[in-house]
Order: sequence, then C-alpha cells, then structure tokens
Amino acid sequence: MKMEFVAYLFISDGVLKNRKSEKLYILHSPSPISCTEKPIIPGSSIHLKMDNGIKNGAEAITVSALNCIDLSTTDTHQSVSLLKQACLDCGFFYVVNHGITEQFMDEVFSQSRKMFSLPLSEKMKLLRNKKHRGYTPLLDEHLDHENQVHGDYKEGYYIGVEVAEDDPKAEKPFYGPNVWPAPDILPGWRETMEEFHRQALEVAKAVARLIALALDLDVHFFDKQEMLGEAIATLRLLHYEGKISDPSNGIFGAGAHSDFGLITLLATDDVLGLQICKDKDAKPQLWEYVAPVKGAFIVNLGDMLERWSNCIFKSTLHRVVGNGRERYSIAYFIEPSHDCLVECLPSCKSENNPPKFPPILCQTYLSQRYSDTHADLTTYGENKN
Ligand SMILES: O=C(O)CCC(=O)C(=O)O
Ligand SMILES: [Fe+2]
Repeated sequence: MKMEFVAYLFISDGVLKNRKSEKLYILHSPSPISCTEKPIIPGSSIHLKMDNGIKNGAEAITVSALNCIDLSTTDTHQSVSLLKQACLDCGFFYVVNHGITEQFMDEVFSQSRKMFSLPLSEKMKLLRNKKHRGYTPLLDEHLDHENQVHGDYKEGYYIGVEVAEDDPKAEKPFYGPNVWPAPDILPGWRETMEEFHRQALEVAKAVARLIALALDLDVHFFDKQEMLGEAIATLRLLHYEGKISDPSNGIFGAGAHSDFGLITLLATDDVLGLQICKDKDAKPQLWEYVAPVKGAFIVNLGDMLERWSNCIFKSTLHRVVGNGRERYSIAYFIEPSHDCLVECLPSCKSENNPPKFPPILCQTYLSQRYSDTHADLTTYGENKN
C-alpha cells in the first residue's frame, strides 16, 4: 500500500511559530520521509512527505523547529535577535536568501555525485594528503569513539583554500594546493568547486557579522585579517552510501560530534538523516531530526566559537543516521587564520564568570581535532604528503 504522510511546520516572520520541537508520527520504513522542493520562506511551511507503506507499525520522530535567518532582509535587528536566540538555545539555525542560487547549488551537487560515482580505484588516486585535501574513503573518519564500532559510513572530499606549493603560506598546515580530478575525467569540476568555495565564504562572513553583533562585538570583529581575513575555509563534499544506521549497535552515517571551528554551513539533499542533541548530558539523550530545506543552509556553531564565547553560545552535538537511502550533503567549515589566538572574548567573561578554557592557537587546536578523528594515512599503505 502506498501511503503519504504530510506534516507542516509553520513559520512566520522567519521564526517557526511553534518554538517547541514538533513530534511527527510516521510509519516505520527503511526510507521514511523526504522534503518537498519548496524553499523555506517566511510565512510558508516545511512539507515532509512519507512515501513508503505501513510495515512495522508507527514510530515517532522528532523534527527540530529551528530559527530561520533571512540574509536578504534589511531588518538587522530582527536577524540578530533570531540568531542570538538560536545560538543560546541549540547552536543550529537555517539561513535563506543567502545569495547562492539554487541553480548553482544543484550544479555543485551534480558535480559531487559525478565524482563519487567514479570507480574506487580512480577516487583512491585522489586520496586525502597531509594537508587534508582530497578524497576520504568510507570509514576514514571516526567521529565518536565512545559509541561507534567502526568509522563513519560516508565518503568525502576536502577542498581548502588554494595556495600554490611555492607560496610561503603553503608552510602552514591547512594551506596548500588542492587535489583536483583530471579535467578530462570531470570537466568543469574544479571551476564549480572553486566558485562555490568563493561564494560560500561570503555567506559565512555575513553570518559571522550577525554573530559578532549578537555577542555585543563590533560588526566587523570576525572580518579582521587574523580572523576570517585569512580564514581556513574547507569545503567538504559528502556521500552516504545508503547503509541503514543502527544506533543501538554503534553504526552511524556520521558519529556524534560537534564541529571544530567557528561555524559550518551545511547544504543537504532531500534525504532526512541529520540529527541534533540539544542536551548532551541528558540521559537518555534526545535526538531530533533537522529537516532538509532546499536552497537553504543549515548553520551550526563550532567548538572554537564555544571557547571564544565562554560557552555562552553552544556548539551542539549532531550525527547522521542513515535510513537506507543514499544521501549527499555539502559542508563548509569556517575557521579563523592559522595564527589566530582563540581566547575568551571580553564581552563573555566577568569576575563571576572567568574564562573556562585557556587561549589556544587555531592551527594547534585544529590539527589536534583532525588527528583525533581521521585515520592515519599510513593505513592506506602509501606515504602521502
Ligand atoms: O551530512 C550531514 O548532514 C552532516 C555532516 C557533518 O556534520 C560534518 O561533516 O561535520
Ligand atoms: Fe558536523
């Protein structure tokens, strides 16, 4: 029997009307729900559709109601207030009307699919190097050592800031040339990814300005040279092969983690999978889905911002639970410059609330986090550099 389940989450003026999470009762199925093509715009709705039949009875899933920031609005006050509320509450929000066209986003997804469809032998020629550029095979990343029995059931591709080999900046651990597939194998691929990298950096800077205002800082605080003026900005294409996750047995598309840097912009296809846990200390932990929204970025705060803000703003635990459907997503991680000292912001400490973390150099922190979560390159039997 074919069955359709439709649920609406109403938003008005950029805020989901019901600030509490919505509980959706859906019927258990290996491919539960997908999102409509409709973009999220203030006053419209997110439309979740179930396209499988009754199999094993009903199961409840919770979809998180997240604030939605419209980057095209001139009402900065409203945007800052929505963003601040989201940063205090769960560290996740949507960003719409950000200036990257849906058509171009589709092109990036299409090029990503083409790359992941190459034979594994071709992809292994593009294997990640020491600068964290290139292809990461299935299970390469292992985000949650406590709860995962294997690494993540996803493959990925890292693209960073392009710096020529002979440029002195290439001495820095996260700067250097990218690994590019040959143009005869994937025509136009490099150009598409470079253009997306450039455009996404502008979106990230616009979001960082709102964050600065929400933290009572100068609007251009994060624009400074040592911050996003020379950002470590990494685009990561991701592909989940369609394996069904099994949380109780430690199998995940992506294990529970919080991101390392300032913020992450995430674009996903219409397959549900991303979950967030607003209170990591709760027992049992409650995991809520984040609905995919076409054309929007899901934005989350990273651990460096949590350190900077002395835990006033949260970096929230999230993971990906596969439901049997193949899934593609595109993450864009923003960190400040290599030499930026991440230390408690003046507006986030007081006599009664001293800094909770010692200052740390961005590159030191980031190098540690990458080595904690990725397979050693010697695993692949060659000495990549
Ligand atoms: O694929 C997703 O939806 C999330 C990916 C993610 O959290 C990450 O790469 O850090
Ligand atoms: Fe993440």
